[in-house]
Formats: sequence, structure tokens, C-alpha cells
Amino acid sequence: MRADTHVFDLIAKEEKRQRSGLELIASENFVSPHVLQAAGSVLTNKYAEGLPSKRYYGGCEVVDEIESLAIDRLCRLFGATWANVQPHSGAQANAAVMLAVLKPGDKILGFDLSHGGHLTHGSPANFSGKLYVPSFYGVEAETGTIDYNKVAETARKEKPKLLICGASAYSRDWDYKRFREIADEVGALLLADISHPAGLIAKGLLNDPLPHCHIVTTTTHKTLRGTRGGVIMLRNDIENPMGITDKKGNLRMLSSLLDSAVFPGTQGGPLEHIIAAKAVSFGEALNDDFAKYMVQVEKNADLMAHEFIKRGYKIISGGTDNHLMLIDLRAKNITGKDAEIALGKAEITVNKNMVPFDTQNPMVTSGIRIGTAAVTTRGLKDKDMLKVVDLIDRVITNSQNENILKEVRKEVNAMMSDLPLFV
Ligand code: DSN
Repeated sequence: MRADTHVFDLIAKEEKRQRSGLELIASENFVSPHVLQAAGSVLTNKYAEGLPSKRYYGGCEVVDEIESLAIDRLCRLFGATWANVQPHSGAQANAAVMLAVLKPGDKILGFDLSHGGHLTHGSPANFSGKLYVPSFYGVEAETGTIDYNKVAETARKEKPKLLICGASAYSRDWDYKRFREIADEVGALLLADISHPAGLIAKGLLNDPLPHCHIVTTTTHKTLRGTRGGVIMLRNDIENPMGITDKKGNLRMLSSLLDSAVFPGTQGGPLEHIIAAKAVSFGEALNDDFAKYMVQVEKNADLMAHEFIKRGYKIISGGTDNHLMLIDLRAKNITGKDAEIALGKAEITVNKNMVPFDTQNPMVTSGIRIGTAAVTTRGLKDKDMLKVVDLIDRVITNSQNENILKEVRKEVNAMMSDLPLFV
């Protein structure tokens, strides 16, 4: 069979792009060769609707073992007692949770997207804001942090059925215990979406949501450094408080409703090649090396945030506890969009991002979001981060000067081209 040079040449081009540049998108990372191998394996050929040992197809003996291994490793990693590893993404995981515990028209309360939340936490553009009735809490203008008393006030007023904590652009840790108190007070279920900080949580570097939150979802490809995908976890399975019964009239457990909401509720056949890749990455995350990696990710972000502040940049909330930071560029007289474009010319990849109380629209924005998970996988450490801030600063302060952008690009290429994607 002839190789499809068109597609494979493009893949080679993308690999070169990934190798030669500085990847600072907070939701991206580089997987190990083993994760890549599993994701590209013959498991893509297999249909396996259902769950391990409860499938709708024959020939599932091997994928049953693989999926069970993924579940077991994930549970050990987070101290969960139940997990579903089939969601194709974080959005799919959240869709399954809402299908399991809500009826259309029920109220949900989540973190405002324009303050750093996520589309699937109630945005009107997303299923979560179309099928359910959303309200939001945000950060304080002064501090850039969440005021938990205000979350409680909003919860008392709105009485949501589901309270959601978690974000895609919030650099501070979460008080899950306080969130649970709020949820209990208003009779809501509590969902933590830990997609961004999951790796840091797994290694005990941030607060653990599992003891407090009824349900926890995460993607597997950000700080967790696995293949793209999603999962759902529980530490304490409970009889569902919505009063949903089985055919015999017994209250169904939350885990059973979540399993049904993934399949057949929102998905068909699970991607067993991706589940195998998840299993490999969970195995890697269980190792001590992963803890060292996570410590460095956190340290690199902290070093960058301090260096940016020293150079007159405004970091929302004044710093970071995790792997990311949100930078308000208004004091630097450049929009998020223009900063993203100029940095892109220097092969420094970031994403423009709304900052709290932004005056620009989402396609322009006043800020950029930066994360350290990917560059840390490539081996960058303490003093490299100061150099990275210097490169970014030179671009931002000379965004119209093509010569300087070219000069910075050469320095970026010299720094990155010879480093493997996964050290
Ligand atoms: N798109 C992801 C992020 O960048 O944070 C969230 O889904």
C-alpha cells in the first residue's frame, strides 16, 4: 500500500513546529513515546460498547483487561473508588455528569467563563447553558480571587441542583471543603472539574477535591500528561438524591447513573486505543518521576509569575499556585489577540484569554494565558524560565518590530530545536 505522503508530510511538519517552538498553552502537554504508541495501536480497530465484562460485542476479552487496568490505575492515582474512563473529552465527561444528575431546565451554578471558567459550566453557547439554567460566580475585581461568601450568597439565591467548581484560567487553589458546605446548605450536588490542575492534585501539591465533591471530572491531557480524553471519578458512591430508581424500585447509585450517562447516554463505542493510552499515562503518573515533574511545573510557573511582575506585568490574583497564570496586558497597551499573533511570529505559542471584567470581546481579549506543563516536559528548568519571560517581554514590548520578532524566533529555535518533545 502506498503511504499517504500528503497526510504524513503534514504530520512531520507539525512535529517540527512542536519541536522548534516554545509551547506555553496551559492546556497542552507532550506525551511519552509509550502513550503515543498505545494511542496509535490496533486497538482502534475494536468496538466495545458497554463496560468491561458487560459488552454488546464479542472479542472484548483483551480490551476488558486494558480498560479495567486504566480504571484501577486512575483510582489508585486519585484515591477514587469508582471511575469511568470512556469519556472522549472533558466536555463529554461533563455532559455525562449533567445528563446523569439533572433534568433539562434544572439550575446549575458555575464559575463565569469570562473570569476563567469553562464553556461546559453553563455558557449560553454550550449545551450546559442551553439545556440547563445557569448562573455564575466570579472573582473579585480587587483581588482576582473567589470570595466564597459571595459564592454562598449566589447559591442561596439561585438554589442550583448542581454546583460546579473548577476553571480553565484560574491560578489559585480551590477550597473544596467550603464548596461542599455551600452545596450542602442549598441541597446541591457538587462537581469538581479538575481538568487543569489534575496532575498537581494527584501528587498532593494542591487541595484534594475527592473527599468533598460528589463527582470529579478531568481531562487526561493537560498536567496529567496523557492522551486527549476525559474521565469521571467518585470517592464516595451514594444513592442518587434525585430519587431515580431501577426496575425493582431501588434507588440507583450515582456510579450506575454516570455509567449509563456515558454509554448509551452521550457516547457510543469507547475509544479503546485512547483508553490504553490513558492507562499508560496513569501508570506513568503513579511513578515518583511524575511527582518530580509536577514539582518543577509548579516551580516554573511561580518563577515566571514573579519575573513577569518584576517587569511590570499584571498577573491576575498576583501570582499562581498551579501551572498557569493569566496576564492582563492592558498596562502594556496591547490586546491579547495582538500579543498572541506577535508571539506566534517568534514561535512562542500562547492563547489570548479574557481577563476578569474585560472590556474587549472574546476574539480580541485583554490578556494571555500561560502554562508551564509542556515546556517542563521538554526539560526547561528554573533559569530557563527567566529567559522565557525575557523572550516574551521582548516580543510584547516590540510587537510591531519584525526584526526583533525574527531575532527572538532564532533564539527560541536555538533553545528548543534539539530538545526531545519528552525528556
Ligand atoms: N480548551 C481547554 C483549555 O484550553 O483550557 C479547556 O477545554
